[in-house]
Amino acid sequence: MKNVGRNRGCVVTGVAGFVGSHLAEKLLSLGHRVVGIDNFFSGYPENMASFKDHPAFTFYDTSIAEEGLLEWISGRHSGLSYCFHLAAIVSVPYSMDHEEETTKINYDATLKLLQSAEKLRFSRLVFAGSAAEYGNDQRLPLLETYADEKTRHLSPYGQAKFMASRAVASNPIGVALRFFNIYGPRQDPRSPYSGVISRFLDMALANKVLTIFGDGHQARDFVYVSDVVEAYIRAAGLNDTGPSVPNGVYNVGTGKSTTILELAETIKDLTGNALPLNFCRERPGDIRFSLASVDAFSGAAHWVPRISLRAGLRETLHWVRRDSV
Ligand code: UD2
Repeated sequence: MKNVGRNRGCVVTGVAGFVGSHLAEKLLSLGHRVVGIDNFFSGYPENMASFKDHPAFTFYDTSIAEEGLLEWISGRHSGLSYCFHLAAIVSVPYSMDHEEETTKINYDATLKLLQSAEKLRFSRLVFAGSAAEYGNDQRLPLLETYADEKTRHLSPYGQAKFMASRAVASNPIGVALRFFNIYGPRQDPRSPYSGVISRFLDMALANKVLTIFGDGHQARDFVYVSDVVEAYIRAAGLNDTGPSVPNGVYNVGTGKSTTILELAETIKDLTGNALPLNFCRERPGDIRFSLASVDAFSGAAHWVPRISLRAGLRETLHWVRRDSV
């Protein structure tokens, strides 16, 4: 058994985002210090409400593309040794229209952070990769090795995430986590780029018809945000039990497939929405099936997803309800 102790110095980029805010909250609750970075491109100050005044938390409103950012932060805060790099352009459609900017933020800035972290002798940099790195590969479940230089990425977002993951994974301090469809409280339900779960919950509660793009038989691997946070903690080695994770790239999903039709029916059931579903044209560029093999990370980190889809939906529903009163 390791003894990680408390009071470790952590940097979280994208701290005002959906996942970054949950991660910062958890790190603080474990007794660590957190320096958070965000420029509110897609994050919200409200997401930090529960910890913004925590004595072990410091926030900087700045872009990760700033030259020498990690050096500057490390000059002001001693003992920083873990970098959780979540800040990114997160919208796939936005990346289609802004290829250069996506490469600059999602790839170039990641490389710079990685080089700085290594130079500053950080113990670990954990990077937020994405299932988009697999393009439309339909060899399911997806193994980490399937994404390679031959993969045809469907968006600049997928391409940049793939290149960044590869660079991170090959560095001795780097772990790239390839996340499948993350959901949970604080995932913005109102943006046109919102994930299907937050959208469906929001619409169902407003007693609106749920819209399915295509026939609804497309399927995804939905993973709840607290399981994702635990994956970050283990990837960094900040957990007291379990092995140290070797540098590399690891899928983080549940290994369970849910069709959009099943999801819609479960949400209707949970919310009491009895309206018939509305089927419309398939979304251009949508992939059909996405499913993770999680054996590599389960083996390396002794991590298992704990929250079932129904339980996660209940928690998220609770949050959407609270938000709408
Ligand atoms: C996810 C990620 C995206 C990228 C991509 C890689 C999220 C929110 N997005 O996109 O960032 O990593 O995976 O493959 O995790 N749908 C409906 N009705 C709606 C909304 C969506 O039928 O009102 C369908 C949609 O057509 C798709 C499925 O639900 O087939 C999931 O859509 P999504 O936008 O939640 O996530 P995805 O997998 O396209």
